Amino acid sequence: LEKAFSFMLRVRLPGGVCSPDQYLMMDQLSSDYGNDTIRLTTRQTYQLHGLLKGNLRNVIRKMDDVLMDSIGACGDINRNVMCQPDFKKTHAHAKVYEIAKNISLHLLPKGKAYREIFIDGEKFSGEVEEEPIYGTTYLPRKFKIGVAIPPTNDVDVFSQDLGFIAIFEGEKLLGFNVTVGGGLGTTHGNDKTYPRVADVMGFCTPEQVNQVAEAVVLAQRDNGSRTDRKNARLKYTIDRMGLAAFKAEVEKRTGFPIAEAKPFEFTTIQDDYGWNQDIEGKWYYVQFVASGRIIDKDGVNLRTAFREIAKIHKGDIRLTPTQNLAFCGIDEADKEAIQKILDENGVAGPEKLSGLRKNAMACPALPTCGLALSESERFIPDLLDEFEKVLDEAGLSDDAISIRMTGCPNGCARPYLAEIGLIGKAPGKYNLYLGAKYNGMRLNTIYKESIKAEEIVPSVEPHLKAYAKERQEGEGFGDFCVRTGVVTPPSKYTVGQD
Ligand code: SRM
Ligand code: SF4
Repeated sequence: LEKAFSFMLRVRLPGGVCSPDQYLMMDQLSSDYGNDTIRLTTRQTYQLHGLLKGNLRNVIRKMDDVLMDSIGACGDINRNVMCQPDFKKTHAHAKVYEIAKNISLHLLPKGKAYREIFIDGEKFSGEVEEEPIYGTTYLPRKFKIGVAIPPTNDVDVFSQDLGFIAIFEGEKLLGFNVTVGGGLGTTHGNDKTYPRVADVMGFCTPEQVNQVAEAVVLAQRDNGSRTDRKNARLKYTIDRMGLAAFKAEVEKRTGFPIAEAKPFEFTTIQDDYGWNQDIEGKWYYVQFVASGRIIDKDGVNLRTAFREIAKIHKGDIRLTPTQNLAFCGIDEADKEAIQKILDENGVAGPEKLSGLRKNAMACPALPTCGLALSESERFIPDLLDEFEKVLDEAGLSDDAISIRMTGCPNGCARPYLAEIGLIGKAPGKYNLYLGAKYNGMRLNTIYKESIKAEEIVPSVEPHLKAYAKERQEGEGFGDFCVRTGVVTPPSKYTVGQD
């Protein structure tokens, strides 16, 4: 008798865009084979938990029926390419999404093993295929790419191994600033591991994007550490080689020089919650999904609501980089029916959410993650309730303050870039970090180590109250913590500082 191993499955979904039929398939699979929930990830895709090994092939075949796959969603390879959801705010936004999708296709492994094993049901021959980009040995470590459209840095472009920042002149897409060497994962007690914000390496035109992406991947493939997995991400390669030497490696492979970076500005990371209109006059609706978990619970039937909307929705669905979901391309005539489904299922709109909750993320941690040292997704709702009492008293309920929590230092909810960052140390214990820049351009700094869960809010409360009274015009909470000396980040924690 074979053991009933339980698996997690992640979908490849560049830019988080899918059809209602694809959504309905994920919903069906989660009922038939999963744990009756769908998890939206911090990289704009779906995860199903609780799949039994014997059912994996069925699940993957059914995904294939609606043209979805899991290729490159895990492993030492390019992962799901993130891109700011194309809400058609301008015509140029749509072009950026197409470019992100093309990067994903360009860097996709070309081998047949996935289809042979999971779709066609053939036995894997065991023959190792030579991949055009990955060779036979793939990359030293996972590799992540994000595409951002200023002024929104929802993809946390400076946390990506490779990032592209869209640069426009009016509505014309000129090209992209290229960032390299971001990464967040660390290991408690291992000083050789650290979070790092990416360097801005230069600029490329839209036509050069795939060549640049490939050249950066190849430069990491050939220079990244193959002996120490804890030091194998691109961020460590760049720190070892120096940015100039790494850039030269990239240019050797592109055959053209990387141009000078252009000015850009990020002001926000927050999704456009609620109803908004696109450039063509259609509507899109962005729903907050706590920690990305689509579930019917405590009288809020989010999963039922999304299923019912997907059945009648004529546009597409877009997952955001901060674990939320949007229905896009909605005709004026269909707006009311969608709102009615949300109301009937007790799904609240953004008007009921505090600025903190709108900017909160948590990783799954326990019970599904084998690496978790503490709770995260299951604990953050209570923590937010406690914080909201303090924010209410201080008159900060509507202020955008970012908070992110993970159950271990791997950093899956990008906590090192949150103004209030919490990282699991042991059951019920967390390291508390403060002082990140709200727009994702400065890492936070450790403020208190290994505090008990119940000490978190009292530790931050005095600083929130002081912030309410003493902040300068337009100053974010993270900036306030740095200006008033609550924490002192090393200069290399800020983008552009050595
Ligand atoms: Fe992650 C490993 C969940 C985004 C850094 N991550 C894991 C695993 C697979 C645990 C494991 O290896 O056994 C987690 C599965 C837990 C579960 O129960 O589902 C897991 N990571 C997630 C997700 C689902 C968290 C979420 O709240 O959505 C995210 C899935 C993204 C996706 O769709 O592909 C997720 N992980 C991230 C991010 C954020 C990002 O990519 O934007 C990071 C930090 C950025 C980075 O990579 O530097 C991240 N995950 C890690 C690491 C540490 C990597 C490192 O360089 O040290 C690990 C462990 C590892 O690779 O050894 C890890
Ligand atoms: Fe698991 Fe740690 Fe990632 Fe949370 S941060 S999902 S605990 S690996």
